[in-house]
Amino acid sequence: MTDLKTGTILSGRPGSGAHRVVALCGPYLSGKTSLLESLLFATGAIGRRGSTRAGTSVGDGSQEARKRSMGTEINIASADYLGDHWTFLDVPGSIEFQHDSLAALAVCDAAVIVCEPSPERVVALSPLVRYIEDNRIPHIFFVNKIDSAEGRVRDTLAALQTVSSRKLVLRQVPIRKPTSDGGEETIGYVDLVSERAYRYKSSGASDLIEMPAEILPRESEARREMLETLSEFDDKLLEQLIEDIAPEKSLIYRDLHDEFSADQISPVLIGAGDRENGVRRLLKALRHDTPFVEETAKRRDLPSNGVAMAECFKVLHQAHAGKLSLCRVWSGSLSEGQTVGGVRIGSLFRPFGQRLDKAGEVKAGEIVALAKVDALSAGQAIAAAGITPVADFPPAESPVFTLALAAKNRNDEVKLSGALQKITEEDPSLAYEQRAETHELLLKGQGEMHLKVAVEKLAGRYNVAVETVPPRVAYRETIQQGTSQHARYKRQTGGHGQFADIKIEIRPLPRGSGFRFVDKIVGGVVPRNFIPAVEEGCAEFLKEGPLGQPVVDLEVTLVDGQYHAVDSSEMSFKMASRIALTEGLPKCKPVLLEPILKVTVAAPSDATSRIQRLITGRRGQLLGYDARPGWNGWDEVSALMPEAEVADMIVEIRSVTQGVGTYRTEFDHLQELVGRTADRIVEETKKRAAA
Ligand SMILES: Nc1nc2c(ncn2[C@@H]2O[C@H](COP(=O)(O)OP(=O)(O)O)[C@@H](O)[C@H]2O)c(=O)[nH]1
Ligand SMILES: [Mg+2]
Repeated sequence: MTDLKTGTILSGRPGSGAHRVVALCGPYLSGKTSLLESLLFATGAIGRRGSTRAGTSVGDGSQEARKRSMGTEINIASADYLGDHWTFLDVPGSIEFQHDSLAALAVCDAAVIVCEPSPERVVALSPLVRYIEDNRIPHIFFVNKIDSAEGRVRDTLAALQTVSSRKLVLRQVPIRKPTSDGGEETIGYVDLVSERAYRYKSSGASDLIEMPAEILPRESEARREMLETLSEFDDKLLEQLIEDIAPEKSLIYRDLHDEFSADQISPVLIGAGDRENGVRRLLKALRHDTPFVEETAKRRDLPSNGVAMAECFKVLHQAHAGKLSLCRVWSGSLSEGQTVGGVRIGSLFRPFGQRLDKAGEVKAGEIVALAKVDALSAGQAIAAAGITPVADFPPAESPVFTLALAAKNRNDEVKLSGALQKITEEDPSLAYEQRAETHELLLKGQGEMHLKVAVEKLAGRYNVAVETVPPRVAYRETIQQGTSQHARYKRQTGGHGQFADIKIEIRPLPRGSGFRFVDKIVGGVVPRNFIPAVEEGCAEFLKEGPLGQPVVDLEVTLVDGQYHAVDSSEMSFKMASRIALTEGLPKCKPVLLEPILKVTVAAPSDATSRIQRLITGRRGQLLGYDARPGWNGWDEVSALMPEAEVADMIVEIRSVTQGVGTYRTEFDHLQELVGRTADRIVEETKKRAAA
C-alpha cells in the first residue's frame, strides 16, 4: 500500500497475514480484560466468553490476579481476524502496576485506551495519555460501558479533549432510547463515516437497522465535526467542505488512516466490551488503521532490514519453563536452534493467557517468549550484534512506597534473596536493598498493593514466607552543649594489667559536620601509638549514643592523659574512651535528629489545596507551589517534611487525586526533634534493643 500523501511504500496491507500488536490500556476497572475476552471471542480465538468477575477470563489468570479480580501483570493473547494476526497486550490499569503498561506500549503498533463513560473519571487518564503522546503511539479511545453510561458521550468527549493534545475524532454516536424508569439507555450506534445505524445485541454482531429519524440532527452535527477535524490535515477535504461537496467515503477512510497512523488525530469509538457491543467496529478500525511492524520499527528507530532482531519487554520466571524473555520480533524471524548474535535460541513459545504454545518459528511482528536466554532482560534486544540495550525503552519508575522485609524462617534467607532477584527482574519497578544504617532489607515499589502482591508471589511461587513492617527511619542524635570528662580504665587480673587514663573535651559542631577528633597531647603523656585507639574507641561508641542512635556533629578533643609502661595497650585506651563518652555524653543535652526531605508532589490543580492540607497535617512545612512544567492543568507543591511522615503518604496522595498524583523526594537536612514524638522514638528504640 502506498501512503498517498508522502508516496512511501507501506509493506503491509489488511488481509496480508501480517502480525500486529495492540495494547489495551486505561484505568483500573475500565473493562480492558473484559474487552480482551470479547475480542478473542468475536474473532473465534476462544469458543466461550468468560468473565473477569467469575474468574473465567483468559486474562488475569495468575493466582494473584484471580484473587483480586484485578490485573497485576500483562495479559497476552492472540487472534486471527480477516486474514491478519493480532496480539493483544492487556495491561493492568492500576498505577501501581504501571510498569507493565509502559513495557507493553513500547512494543505495540497502536494503543486502545479503554475509558469510563464519565467526564469526572477522565483525569485518571492524563498521565497515560501524556506518555502515549510523548512516544507518538497511535491511539484510539474506546469509551466503554456505554450500556451503563449516565451522561452524554459528547461530555465525555469534551473531557477527553482536555487531557489529549491530539484532535479527537468521534466516529460513532449512540442511539439512545427512554427506559421505563424515566432514564435513557443506549441501544445502538450510528457509524459516522458510513452513516449506517446498528442495534446492539447481547452477544454477536450488531444488526443493521434503518436510521432513526430523531438521530439525524445529532448525526449530521457530529459528522460535520469529524470532517472538519480531518480537513485540518488534508487540504483536499477542506476544499470540498468549503465548496459544500459531499466527500467520497474512500477519502474519509484514507484521512482517518493516514492521520491516525501519523498520530495527528485520535479516533473515539464507543461500546460495551463485556457484551461485544462495538467490539467488531473496533476490530475493523484497528484492521484498517493500525500501522504495520515496519512502520512502528521506523517510529522507534529500530532496524527493519530483514535481519533477525527482537526486543525483550518483560521477563517471566516460571517453575517449569525457567526464565522466559517476552519479546517482540521487529525484523526477520527467529527459529528454534538458530544462533543470533552468538546466542543460541532454545524453545520458542507463543503466550496465550496462562498457556504457552510451542512455536518452531516466529516472524516479524509477533510476540514470542524465548526460553532460558539468561542474559536477555527487559529493555534489551537480541540481534546480530549480540544482546544490547534499547535506547528508548521506558526506565523503571522510582519507588514511592517501602516496607522492611524479613524471612519468617531464618533458613530461608538465601532462598529469599534468589526469589527477590527474580521478582524484581520480572518487574523492574520493584526493587530491594539492604540498608546498612538500619540493618533492614527494604522492598520498594509503587504502593501498598504492589508490595502486597510481591509478598504473595514470594510465598506462592517461591515458597518463602516473609514478614513485613514499616521501615525504620534513620534517626541520628547530637549534643547541644559541651563538657570535659575524665576517665580511667584499670584492671588487675593475674599477669599484667590494663591501664589507661584520658581527659577529653566534648563540644557540639554545626549540622553536617559529622564526628571530628582532635589530638592536643603534648609531652607524650599519652604515647603516639595509643592515640588512634582513643579515636577508634570514640567512633565505635558513637554508633549508638545515649538515645540509641548514631551520634553526629560533635568534636572530641583529647587534652590530657596518663599511661603505664607495662599495663597500657590500645585495648585499654579504647576502653577508656568508651567510659569517657558513656559518662560524658549524657551531660551534653543529647537531642534526637530526624531526617527532613524536600518533597515535591505533582497533582492535578483541583487537588492542590487538598495536597497542601495533607502536607501540613503531616508536620510538613510548605515551600510553595507552581504549575507543573509541561503538564497542562497540573501543579507541583513543594515542602519540607520529616522522612517518617513521607513513608505512607502516597496512599493519601492517590486518594485525593483519583490515583494519578505522585511525588519525589531528596534528602534535605537533619533537624532536632523534641517533645512527645521524640520521647516515643527513644522509648521504642530502647525496647527494640532490649528485645
Ligand atoms: N456494564 C458494563 N460493565 C463492564 C463492561 N466492561 C467491563 N465491565 C465490568 O467492569 C469490571 C471490570 O472489568 P475488567 O475487564 O476486569 O476491567 P480492567 O481492570 O480494565 O481489566 C467488571 O466487573 C466487568 O464486568 C461494560 O462494557 N459494561
Ligand atoms: Mg484487567
